[in-house]
Amino acid sequence: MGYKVVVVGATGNVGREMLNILAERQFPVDEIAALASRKSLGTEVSFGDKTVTTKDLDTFDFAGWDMALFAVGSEATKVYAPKAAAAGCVVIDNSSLYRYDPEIPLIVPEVNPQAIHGYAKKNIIANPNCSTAQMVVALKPLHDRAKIKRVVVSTYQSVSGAGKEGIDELWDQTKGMYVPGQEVAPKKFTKQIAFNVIPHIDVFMEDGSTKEEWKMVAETKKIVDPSIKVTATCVRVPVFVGHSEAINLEFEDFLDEDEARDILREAPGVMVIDKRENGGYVTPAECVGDFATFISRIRQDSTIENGLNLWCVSDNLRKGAALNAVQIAELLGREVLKKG
Ligand code: 11C
Repeated sequence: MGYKVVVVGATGNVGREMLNILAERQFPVDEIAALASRKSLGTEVSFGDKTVTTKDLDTFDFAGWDMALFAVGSEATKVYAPKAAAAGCVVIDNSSLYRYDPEIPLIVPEVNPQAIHGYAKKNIIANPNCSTAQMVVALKPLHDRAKIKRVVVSTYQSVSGAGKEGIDELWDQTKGMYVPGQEVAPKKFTKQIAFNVIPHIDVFMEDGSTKEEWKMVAETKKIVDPSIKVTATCVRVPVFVGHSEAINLEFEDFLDEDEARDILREAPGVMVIDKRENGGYVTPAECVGDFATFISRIRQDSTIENGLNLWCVSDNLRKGAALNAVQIAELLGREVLKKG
């Protein structure tokens, strides 16, 4: 016996990946419903080797369904997630709406699986921001060994983090650069993204940081340890899929780079590719479609007492969104619903 699973926002980049990953990982699905807003109604989406026709989110009855993976913005989530939860369907939400609610668990299964038992208060589980998810997978095993005091992270985030409009803008603007008269002005992004980088993701906060940077701070504390200090600079780069991060860590105890490499090699969800030679590291183009978080360039930071640097790359639509949501569904099945 398997689960009755709903994917909400099934025609978007993340919703489609959720369907792909449920099928790829052979999640025990008895019945699947793919929901979309009215404007995408009737669109066909793939689920393994089957095709599923999308149904109307607005009129869907969640009663009798086990879990719903939400991949719509916060506004739609605010309307439909409470309906699903009240109908007894556990919501796994990819938006930022519920992440900071103390009564809702925010989970990366490799890091804080024990938090799953908190789901019952509201029947909702939150999925973190993509840039946080990949970073905490790398941080947790190192924190367990040497206690991280401070993280300084700079991100290099792909345009798919900004959805289909972000992908289209990079594509059209890049082509337009070579065709006089067909230049494409910035719309989704605040400045030209083709052949450029933009140090601004999400809205500005009062202290001069951006919401994306704030999310990395707040979510790392909630998922790993509230005592960890995090400072982030989040940058959009002209890459279609795959977020990269340069991470500097300061520990309570000394951690040798070789030991850190060994710890990360054994860590769940992590793949270490770290040869000190040309090409001996991972770039975002190589991680697309993969489940792992890749770690390269592990090295001592000798400018502080107990410091390490590393490079962290992952597919932001997978570990950063759809894969993590499916892993939460697996955890929920294994630890709580126990049907599969
Ligand atoms: C980006 N990280 O790359 C964002 C996308 O809070 O789930 C995901 C935003 C979020 O633009």
